[in-house]
Amino acid sequence: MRVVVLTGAGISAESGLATFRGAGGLWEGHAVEDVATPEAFARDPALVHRFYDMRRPRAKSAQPNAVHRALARLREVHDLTLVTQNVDDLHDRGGANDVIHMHGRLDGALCAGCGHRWPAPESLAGLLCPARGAKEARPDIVWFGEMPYEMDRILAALEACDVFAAIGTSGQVYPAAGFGRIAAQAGAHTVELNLDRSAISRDFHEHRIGPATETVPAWVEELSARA
Ligand code: BJW
Repeated sequence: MRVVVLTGAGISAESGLATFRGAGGLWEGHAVEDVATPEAFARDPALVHRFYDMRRPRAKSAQPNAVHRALARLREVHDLTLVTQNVDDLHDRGGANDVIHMHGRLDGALCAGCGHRWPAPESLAGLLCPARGAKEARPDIVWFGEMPYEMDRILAALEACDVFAAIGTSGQVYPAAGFGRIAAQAGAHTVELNLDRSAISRDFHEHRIGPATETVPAWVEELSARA
């Protein structure tokens, strides 16, 4: 069976990492929409670096949970395309390989000048690109107004899948929020696993409400039995 899974901040919440739009989603009074833009970085790079420098060690010390491990097992029985909006590496450390990090990675640095990418040190503030040294380093994160990574591969998988699942995402950020509709229109069975109904619940045939660490392992077991 061809399965596409999209994950969001809700699955890392149970590893202790804050979501973007829940309680505590504001950082120093800023919504993510105020700091995660190229314009914010041009206006105040120190502020934007502080936001990411603070989150990098938190993500590093967080541990994968039952959701990350269950999705790694799913790959062993089905043809899985695992797409995450999350910029932590918990899927990777939870045993999944070939994870599509469509919004980039916290542990990466990017040169806006030449596109060179390299592992991020503890802080990127004031660093120059090691390839050409001409431009300041920025986090390898997809900000609002920028094209997410690997869209061609994601869209091809959505068009061809039998099952699409969105897990722990509020459905407020596009293009990811449109994946359920694309998959359903292409004939897939669509399922949403979330604490609550989201902004895009209507695009799903099936809803499993509850903490992802409970709903996802059970769903993976059911799907694995159908291999
Ligand atoms: C649990 C749980 C538990 C909690 N168990 N569940 C007007 C209309 C439509 C679109 C646009 C528009 N104006 C602009 C746009 C486009 C824009 C956009 O969508 N803006 C919206 C705000 C309207 N999008 C873009 O700019 C994107 N690029 C783009 O569109 O390029 C052009 C293009 C065109 C055509 C095709 C393709 C591309 C880029 C978006 C970049 C997003 N970047 C961010 C920040 C960077 C990362 C970082 O700093 O960490 O990525 S925004 C932020 O939101 C982050 C996340 O990945 C993303 C999604 O958030 P997520 O994961 O859904 O988290 P939350 O907090 O919102 O929700 C958590 C959910 O979990 C909740 O539902 C809880 O219930 C649940 N939950 N605990 C289960 N235990």
